[in-house]
Amino acid sequence: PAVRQAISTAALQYAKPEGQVFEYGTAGFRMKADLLNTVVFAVGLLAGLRSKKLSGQWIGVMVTASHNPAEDNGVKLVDPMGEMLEAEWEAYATKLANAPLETIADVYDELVKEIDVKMSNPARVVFARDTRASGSRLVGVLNAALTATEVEFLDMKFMTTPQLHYVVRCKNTLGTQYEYGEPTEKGYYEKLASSYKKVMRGVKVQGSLTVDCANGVGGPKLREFIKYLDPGLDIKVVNDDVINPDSLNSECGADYVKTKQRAPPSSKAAVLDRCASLDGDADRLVYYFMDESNIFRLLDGDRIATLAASFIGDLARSAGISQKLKIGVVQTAYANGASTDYVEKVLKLPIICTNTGVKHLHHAALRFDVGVYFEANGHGTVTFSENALKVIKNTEPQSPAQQRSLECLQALTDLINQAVGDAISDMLLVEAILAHKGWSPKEWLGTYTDLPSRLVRVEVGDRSIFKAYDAERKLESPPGLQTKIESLQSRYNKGRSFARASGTEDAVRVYAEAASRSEADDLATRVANAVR
Ligand code: NG1
Ligand code: ZN
Repeated sequence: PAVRQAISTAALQYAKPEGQVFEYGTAGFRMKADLLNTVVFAVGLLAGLRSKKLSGQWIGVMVTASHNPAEDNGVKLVDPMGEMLEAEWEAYATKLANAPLETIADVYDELVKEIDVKMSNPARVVFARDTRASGSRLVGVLNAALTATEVEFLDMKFMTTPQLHYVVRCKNTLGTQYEYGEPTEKGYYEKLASSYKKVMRGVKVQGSLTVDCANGVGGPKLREFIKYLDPGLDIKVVNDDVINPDSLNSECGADYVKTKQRAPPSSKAAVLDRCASLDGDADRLVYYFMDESNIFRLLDGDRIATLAASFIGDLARSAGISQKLKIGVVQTAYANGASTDYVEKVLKLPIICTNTGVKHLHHAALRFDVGVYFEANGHGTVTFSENALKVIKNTEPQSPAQQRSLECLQALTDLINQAVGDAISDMLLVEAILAHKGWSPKEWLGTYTDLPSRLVRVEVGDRSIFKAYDAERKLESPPGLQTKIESLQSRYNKGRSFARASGTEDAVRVYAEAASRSEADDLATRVANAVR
């Protein structure tokens, strides 16, 4: 009753935007920042309930809109092992976010009954935010919801999304046999730096790496992390302006580079210089360089996945444990067809194709001992099963070479953020692999040739009529559209195209690839017209 009263009182400080229906989507709630107060309040209430339901384990709340424009913001919940919120709870979040403020305390009570939450359990929530100007106001709202419901909480201030996921996992494994690390920013840097050093034993990085930080939270964090690294890795940080709020994700960052298929206009990189871009909350990473003919060359999430899968596969073989580890790759429909071919035919590894959204990929990756998953846009990581960790740890090496490979694998399990895709951790992984292989980005690019592709955003009246199946590669509705797309794509050499409703924007996305640039563009345009 006291809590109920406190919820009602706190809620009345806010005003619900009229005519808005909120939905917890693939990336939590995301929209214009000034519409978010009541949503964040609801998320605060739910975070406490989720923690109580899980007997007081720490739940994370991240305030960010990732690669979206500076005036947007968003909020999402992080489950105890640093994973995305369990799907069933997304509906609870949606319900609470849409409750009228006058009755939100009643809806809260109903949820307590429906979910069967033991209210005497403790509740603990840890949260952080990216550098958006609206973040401090939204964190204030979160604070009000947690205070009203008497939840213990910890404010980590500015963090990258993966750093918060890391902290959540550390908090919940502290003192257990699965202890993940020290639950602080410093602990995160130390873990990455020391495992990177182990992976790099005996090899050296060539040249420098220029990292575009999207003018987001990754900039100051990467600068801080560099202090923990030995001089071995020469990182030049660019686009790390977090003072001017409008510069975030503007003409830079991983999303810009991937969708525009060009370097940020501010880039001063010379031919063959290794470049990378993070997104606004540093969970996505893409690489690129200018080749000898000054042509922009992109190394996206598919490339990182193939590089990681091939390297880990080689290590498993040289460690003599490849029979014991089932390695697999998880992709979405957006993966370039050439990468799919390469994984199947050259690396000879199994592939699972899932729906868009990392939670689907993460889930599928857990079906392998070593699950390499990346979205083409650069969001991904590698998961290791308990069996994999055991095999790597307990195998007796039969030679110094085997020992070296086992040590390297062991260090990789610490270097890779297994909770979630993490641009800083992924970047260290790529740097280490290139150093081990003695490759420049040119050799990396040479592993296979991407099919030219095009991604178009199509505004439609009602995107909810676009219903997909077969891992979103086909449409069952609107009727007839799928047949039309198939007939279009069959006219192009290596043509492949699909359309699906975006989960984060009010639009339909059309993807097309084909043997040549002009065919890919043409196919995309025709399918986009069919969608309109
Ligand atoms: P939507 O808007 O559902 O296409 C986008 C990305 C996803 C994922 C989410 C979450 C593409 C084509 N889609 O989803 O991969 O990253 O945002 O941020 O890149
Ligand atoms: Zn992001």
